[in-house]
Amino acid sequence: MPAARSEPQASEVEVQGAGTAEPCRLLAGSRAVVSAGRPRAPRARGNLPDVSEAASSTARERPVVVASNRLPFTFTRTAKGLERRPSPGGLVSALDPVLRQRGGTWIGWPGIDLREGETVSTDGLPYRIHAVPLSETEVQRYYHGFSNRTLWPLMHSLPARSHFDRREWEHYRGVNRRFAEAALSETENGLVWLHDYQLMLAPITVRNERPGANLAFFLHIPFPPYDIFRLLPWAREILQALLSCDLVGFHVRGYAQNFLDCAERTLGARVDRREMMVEYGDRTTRVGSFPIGIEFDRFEALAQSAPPQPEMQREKVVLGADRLDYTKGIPERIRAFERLLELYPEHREEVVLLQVAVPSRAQVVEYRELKREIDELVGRINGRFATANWSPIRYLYRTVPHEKLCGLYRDASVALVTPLRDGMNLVAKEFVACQVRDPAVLILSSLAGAADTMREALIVNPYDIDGTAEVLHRALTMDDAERRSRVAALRRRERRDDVFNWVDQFLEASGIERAAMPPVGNEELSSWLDDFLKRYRLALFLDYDGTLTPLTEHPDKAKLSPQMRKALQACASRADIDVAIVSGRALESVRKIVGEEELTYAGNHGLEIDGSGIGYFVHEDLVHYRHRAEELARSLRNCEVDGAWTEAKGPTLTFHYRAVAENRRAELVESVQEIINEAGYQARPAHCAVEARPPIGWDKGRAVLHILRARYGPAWSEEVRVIYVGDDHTDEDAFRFLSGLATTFRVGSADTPTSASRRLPDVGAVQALLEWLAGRRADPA
Ligand code: ADQ
Repeated sequence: MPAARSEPQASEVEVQGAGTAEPCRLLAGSRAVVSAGRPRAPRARGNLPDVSEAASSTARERPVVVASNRLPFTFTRTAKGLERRPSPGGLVSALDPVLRQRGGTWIGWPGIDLREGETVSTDGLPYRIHAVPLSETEVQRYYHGFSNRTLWPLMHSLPARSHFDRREWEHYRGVNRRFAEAALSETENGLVWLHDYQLMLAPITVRNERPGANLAFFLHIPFPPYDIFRLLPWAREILQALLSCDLVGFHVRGYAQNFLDCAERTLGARVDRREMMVEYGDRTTRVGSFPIGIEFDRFEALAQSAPPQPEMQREKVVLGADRLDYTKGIPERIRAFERLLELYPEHREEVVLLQVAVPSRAQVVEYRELKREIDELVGRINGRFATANWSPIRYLYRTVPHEKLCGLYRDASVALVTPLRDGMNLVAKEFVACQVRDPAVLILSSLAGAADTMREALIVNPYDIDGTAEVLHRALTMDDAERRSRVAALRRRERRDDVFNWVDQFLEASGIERAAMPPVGNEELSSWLDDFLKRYRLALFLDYDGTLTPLTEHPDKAKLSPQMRKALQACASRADIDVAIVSGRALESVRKIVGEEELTYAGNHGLEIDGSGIGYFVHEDLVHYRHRAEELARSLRNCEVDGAWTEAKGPTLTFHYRAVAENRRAELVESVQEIINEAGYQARPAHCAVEARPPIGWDKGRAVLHILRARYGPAWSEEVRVIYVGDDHTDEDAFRFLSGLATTFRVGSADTPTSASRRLPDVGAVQALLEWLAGRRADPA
């Protein structure tokens, strides 16, 4: 903690885990001093591109808004009001100086139920604290429920432990929205840095409200492979929300790669694995690995000053220290120790396993069961091997103050850090920092993120009980020279790549100007569509405004570019492609503006269709609405203020308000919607417009089906492949209708969810698609 902060008096406070993952009980009042701008040694740059000095210094200067489930403080209710105490976790110590230097806000749940009128004091702090209070139901459903019983096990690749409950998801969504709103209220243009699995949805609200925001996210736990992540019923929403960030960070490259796989396979996003970027709609997200470190100097200093640990004097100690969590592999570790005693009896009465477990999530039933399992296991093994003056396992179910923990790390002979899955694992790093005397051996699970970099540890598979026992024997009998070499290499790396470097790296990456993927190219289009199209005719359906032309302030200005016209003509001239334009414009309007005679046209969202080979179609119910449409047009014209205008398209109408000032739109839209509904029409939002459609069960999807059946007969799916490209919610009707029956593309912004198979960033990508389709080698007949 920085020196300026007053040291708390009490010995124990409840604080956020060293990550943001979990509250754990740690000792407050550590004496280590951290200064914000201390000089740093050069370090490995991971997968980051080079950042210019100018860009990185600007990134460092801007105020930052940090949001994590918990605040960097915990609050206790006393007679004098709420008392604030700092949390000594590594993450807090790393981010606190950054906020002090640049200014900003830390947003989080204060961990207690704030009462009416109670406020969280920020006296004496150079940055703001923004508390997001949670109701008891929210704590149950958002935190204990969706965060800890759904996401936590799933993200750790333990899906059988996940439970899926829609009500909990709804609360997760609601609380995430509140965190996002808090972030929006705290900054106009500064960096918003969101942390961990409790807040994976928050980015999308921030992005929708503020498209230009600089938004970054770091996940402290693993990101699982596609086959696991897709079990989550809300996988699409979460991926989409994360992709509204400019930067998404993970501990190790493997998690980042899993994320890219999921984005590609679940959402159909474009992925560049070499540059580590994802394009989803018109937005590109940079993805990176940023292995977190610890406050190395502080742990080293604590190890130097800790008194000798009495429980470490007699036997050699194998140490385990974790939150009591099923991901940490505690029962498996205890069984491996039992196996050691079976296989190598020479360790009996010479070695003990000291397991310290921090109580955690005791409200969740799985954690209570785990506690019972460990109690029974320890009892059974101690009963089996104990002698008059030796008991093989010492088990402490409690928080150990950091001063003491560092003494234990220092005096142990072996650390057994064997999680079944772990984002990083800080215990391994803290243990290494504390090797200030006779160096000990670190045994590390291959399934912890830490194993990616801590290569000099002895690596084990925690599920392999016999294998772990063998490695444990090797560690206990390892000679001094080997121990020294391994520890020296481990310490060098952890000293260099400490938590302050981690923050610097992440902030530098977040300051990189917007990333961009190369435009959609032929090779990529081939990989998407070659197999799909092989030996079939193609029925190509294209929306017009926003798909073939950029959106303009007036429909008359939306003209095809010469290149787009050429590509369209080239597709239409092929014998194996039939092109149809499906638009919300009136049939004649779209036919006129496209001006290509031989195409099929569907106007008024498919209520009117005309094309060679299928004849003229008009929906039979439309006659009932012509008169009403005229009346509605008259009423809407009364609302034409400040440049708004009504486009009467026969049976449907569009009220355009693009020219109206932003602050006047909401009220106008509300009254227009009311008028449309009163006229017995359906009001639907469009791009700076409100559509009025007769309540007929017909849309672009049904129109496409009509065209397919009319042209190719009822067995059309044996004759043709279908591609549909569109850019707005009226095309969503077609995407939904055609799901599984066609390849569909949604063009433009990814702010709203889509049912399309893929997204294309812009009109340019549509042109590339048409050019590729036109240029394909014809399949042999
Ligand atoms: P956690 O799951 O909490 O963190 P970990 O990284 O191991 O896991 O940190 C645990 C912390 O608890 C350490 O700082 C350790 O000192 C402390 N601790 C352990 N046993 C203790 C005891 N008996 N008494 C007191 N303190 C004890 C999440 C992810 C990790 C990731 C971090 C940081 O799950 O994978 O490394 O965030 O991103």
